[in-house]
Amino acid sequence: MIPFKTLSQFIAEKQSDFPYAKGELSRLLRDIALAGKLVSREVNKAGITDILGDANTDNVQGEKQKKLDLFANEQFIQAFKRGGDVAMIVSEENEHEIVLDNDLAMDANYTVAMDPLDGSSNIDVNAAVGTIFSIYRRISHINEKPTVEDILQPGTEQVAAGYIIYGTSTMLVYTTGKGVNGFTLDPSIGEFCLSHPNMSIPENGQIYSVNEGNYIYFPQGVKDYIKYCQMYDPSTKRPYNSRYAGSMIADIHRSMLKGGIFLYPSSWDHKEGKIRLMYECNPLSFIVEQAGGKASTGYRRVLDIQPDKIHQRITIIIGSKNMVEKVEEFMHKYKEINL
Ligand code: P6P
Repeated sequence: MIPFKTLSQFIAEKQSDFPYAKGELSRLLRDIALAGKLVSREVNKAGITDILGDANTDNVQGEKQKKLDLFANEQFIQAFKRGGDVAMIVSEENEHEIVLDNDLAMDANYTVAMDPLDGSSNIDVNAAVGTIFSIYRRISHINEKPTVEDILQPGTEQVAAGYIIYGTSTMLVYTTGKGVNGFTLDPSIGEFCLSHPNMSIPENGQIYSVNEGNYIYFPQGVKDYIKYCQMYDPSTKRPYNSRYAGSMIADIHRSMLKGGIFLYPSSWDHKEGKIRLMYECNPLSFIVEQAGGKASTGYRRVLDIQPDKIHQRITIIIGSKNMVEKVEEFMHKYKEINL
């Protein structure tokens, strides 16, 4: 029986895990949760209000922005501005880093990288979308103007990371480096309640997630792995099932609960990979590793990568430990393609 506990109560209890903590990170997590509730409310009524569909603008990635993308982006930016604990934001929706230089942020110690609404192409078809966030302590001193170096840190430097999945229910899953816990939003009381304590990803799984439309462009090692998944072998419960949601959070959340693997290798239109390092790969890799899983490019641990630009893309293989290691085994038969 899981004890009834709200996210706020849980955060307060766990604050003692960080003796140096003065409550700033706790406050920041609460700010994220509040913005998540506001986004959840809009996502859940998108079909009714005029917030569905395209905003007729493109983001820095050249991707068509949805109205909900922009709404979500604004909700999180405003939450960070009001909270006063964030000095700089990197968002998928903004070409440049956002420096928060209002009075409240003068002694802010944290920087945040976020994808305010990942998988937003799913919005119009009522499929799961999500928010992904990654939190770092700034490197510069609080009386200095923050620079991009405050956020271009390897994933190993994250102090917290999480995602909010807006699916059949809204869940917030996060880690501060001491395990992973999941909270489900109870709309009747407007609280995220502890529903998945100490999440642990199964070492094995029978589901693989990859866009097989790109199959002929995949590196040979990935092609070999996909054929391995499809081969009959009852001793390893193969053939596996293929599931691909078009929303990375949905595929990874399923892997967290049931075991499985998500792959986004290099493909014809993304030679270096499509998924962004700072606000998709790093936070999700931190969470998956904290739950006992693995995340790599096929050759390197994601969290060890030193970012060199805020919208950098990489190839990623993430999920159940033994499944990721099997892909690496296939890929290591071929030398790494230096893009
Ligand atoms: P494709 C959504 O835009 C996203 O970043 C991930 O959430 C998702 O898994 C992937 O891109 C889908 O990309 O090229 O398969 O449509």
